[in-house]
Amino acid sequence: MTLADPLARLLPLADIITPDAADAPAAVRAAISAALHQSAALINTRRRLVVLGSFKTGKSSLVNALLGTQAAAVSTVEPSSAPESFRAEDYVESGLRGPWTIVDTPGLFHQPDLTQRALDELESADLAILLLSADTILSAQERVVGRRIDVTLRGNVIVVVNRMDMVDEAERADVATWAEQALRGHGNALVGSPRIFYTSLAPGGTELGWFVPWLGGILSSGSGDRIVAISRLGRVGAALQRLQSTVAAERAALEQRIELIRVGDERRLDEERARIRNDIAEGRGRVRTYRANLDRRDETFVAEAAADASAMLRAGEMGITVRWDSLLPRYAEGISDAVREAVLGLPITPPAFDLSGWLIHVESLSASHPVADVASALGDLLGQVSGDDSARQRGVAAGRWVSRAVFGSDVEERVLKAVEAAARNRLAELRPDVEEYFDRVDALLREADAYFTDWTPASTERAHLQHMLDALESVGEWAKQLLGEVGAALHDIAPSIG
Ligand SMILES: Nc1nc2c(ncn2[C@@H]2O[C@H](COP(=O)(O)OP(=O)(O)OP(=O)(O)O)[C@@H](O)[C@H]2O)c(=O)[nH]1
Ligand SMILES: [Mg+2]
Repeated sequence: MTLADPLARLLPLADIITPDAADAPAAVRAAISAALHQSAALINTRRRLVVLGSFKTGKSSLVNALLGTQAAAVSTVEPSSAPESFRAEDYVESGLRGPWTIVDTPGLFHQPDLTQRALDELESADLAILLLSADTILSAQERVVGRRIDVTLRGNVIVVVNRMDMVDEAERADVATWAEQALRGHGNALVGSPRIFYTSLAPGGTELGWFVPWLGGILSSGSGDRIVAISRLGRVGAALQRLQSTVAAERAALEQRIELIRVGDERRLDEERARIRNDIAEGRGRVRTYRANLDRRDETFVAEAAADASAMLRAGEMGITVRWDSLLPRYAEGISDAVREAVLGLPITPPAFDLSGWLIHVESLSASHPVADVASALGDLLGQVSGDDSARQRGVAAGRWVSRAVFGSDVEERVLKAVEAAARNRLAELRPDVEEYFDRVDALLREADAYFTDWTPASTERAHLQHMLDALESVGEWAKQLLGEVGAALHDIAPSIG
């Protein structure tokens, strides 16, 4: 053992950063506080030796023997009514050195509240002395308490079988055999396992043997430090184990709640996903139908172009220019509008069918009215002859009539046919762009469908529970790490115990 002061080894443990437990359940926060409280106790400079035992076994008498003076009240009848502490250094005759506080406790199993007050002292004890009476058989209650002291203090317990004077000389060996048998497994490598002393504290006939020098020696040596470290680390370890089981229980409960919500969510989600995907499928269907009927839309466009030209003709314009630059954008807008309407309410924003780049390349079609040539020619002629403008007008009218008569054809219809043919050409040129546009819209809808296949919206309650679960996990991790440190420290201090 090369550790100069085992407690120094523990100092960093008390400083280990507390996990962020604000979001952990209350039971976990309480368990963390308890573990931290025990960790903080690691560095207490005072050390506590607690004397415990059944009623009138001679505890106060033993305390006095350790202090070297009658400090504690000893009485045949009056029970010690409260734990009483004595600082070893306050008594010059004390057999103990160092910052040890000796705690005299009320007798166990006499009065329940006093029994509890005595046992409460275990919570801050570094070492216990369990007093038994040589003239009374070790009771079941004493065995239970003995076991509890041993576990709580990691074997830091020394047994004193007092009142040996009450036992016949011939039976003393039997008492020792019996005690050793009954207390097998108690104690540890530092104090002995079990460490039993046989004493007599009768007034005027005190027989303590080596007890006081032995105890004074062990507590002021390096072993004293290690003894203190072991019980304190044991308590930190126990608190951490309690924390771990609290975390495990809370985790299980949380996971169950999350699962319940998840199942409920999953049903709602499935419905929601199915609804959205159904809407997308319907939207796709509408877009596909529109696309399949593009020819009909094209015919409308052709008719619009013809109507436009027709209006120009009826206005008496001699030369007509098909206004592609307004007709085609309207065609494109019609497609964009139809797509937008088809996917209305769906979680996608369709692109507009944009022809601005394309239009620049469209040549405008100029259709010359064949009648115009004849009419204007005749009008010009008559006008020139008469030098009269009204004559020219009449010439134009006559020319029209002549033209109709002479050519015998519906000129307007021919013009419109030419416009329609030009419109169809335009649409044929435009078709690849239109198809590409529809491909793009369809790809977008397919992407949306894929996205909503395993889409999960964040449920706030679930997120909150998940957050708690994360907090629990970090607390559990903290406890595990600290417990590892505690185990390592125990191993350093006393390999057989750690
Ligand atoms: N014969 C005999 N009497 C003892 C011995 N030890 C203590 N006594 C006496 O037993 C009585 C009780 O002793 P205490 O030391 O007060 O016992 P205690 O365990 O502190 O008693 P409580 O605190 O009330 O439980 C006193 O009269 C003591 O003098 C012993 O070894 N032999
Ligand atoms: Mg007493």
